[in-house]
Amino acid sequence: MEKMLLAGETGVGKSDLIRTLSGLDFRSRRAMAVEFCGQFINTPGEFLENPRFYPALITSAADCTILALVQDATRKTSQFPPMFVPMFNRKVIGIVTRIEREGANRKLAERFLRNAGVKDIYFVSCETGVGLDALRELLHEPQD
Ligand SMILES: Nc1nc2c(ncn2[C@@H]2O[C@H](COP(=O)(O)OP(=O)(O)O)[C@@H](O)[C@H]2O)c(=O)[nH]1
Ligand SMILES: [Mg+2]
Repeated sequence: MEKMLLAGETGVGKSDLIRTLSGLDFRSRRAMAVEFCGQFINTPGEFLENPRFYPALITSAADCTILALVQDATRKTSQFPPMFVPMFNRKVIGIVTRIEREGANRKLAERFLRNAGVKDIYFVSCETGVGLDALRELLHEPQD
């Protein structure tokens, strides 16, 4: 079974994605802890927001088959540094959330993820459900 680790700033929609994709009643306790829920590994926003925690993120990623970098389409900034992806010896995808919101800027979100080195990007909304089927398929495909 594929295991997906989600990394992204606080409030971008990681917990919501886990709840929606797993169908489980996942509630993050907002502690500075890595949390496991079925196929998913949730990481605290702080792991990304403070470079001091990058090693923790790299260690956590060792347990997953897919690392998902989550970017909110309504944000004007991103904490993903340039060439972030090569730090991880894993399949890395980008997930852009909140695309149904007014003021969502997919192009900008995509640029942030591309700068970080992401190739495959999924555009989704947990609110409307759009784009989630592609992620569900990915979670069922064996990765090599
Ligand atoms: N409109 C909209 N709201 C979303 C979407 N995804 C997440 N949210 C909301 O954004 C807020 C923060 O999401 P959460 O999953 O707690 O973020 P986390 O800190 O990354 O785990 C919650 O109120 C979610 O309901 C989305 O695609 N569209
Ligand atoms: Mg959360």
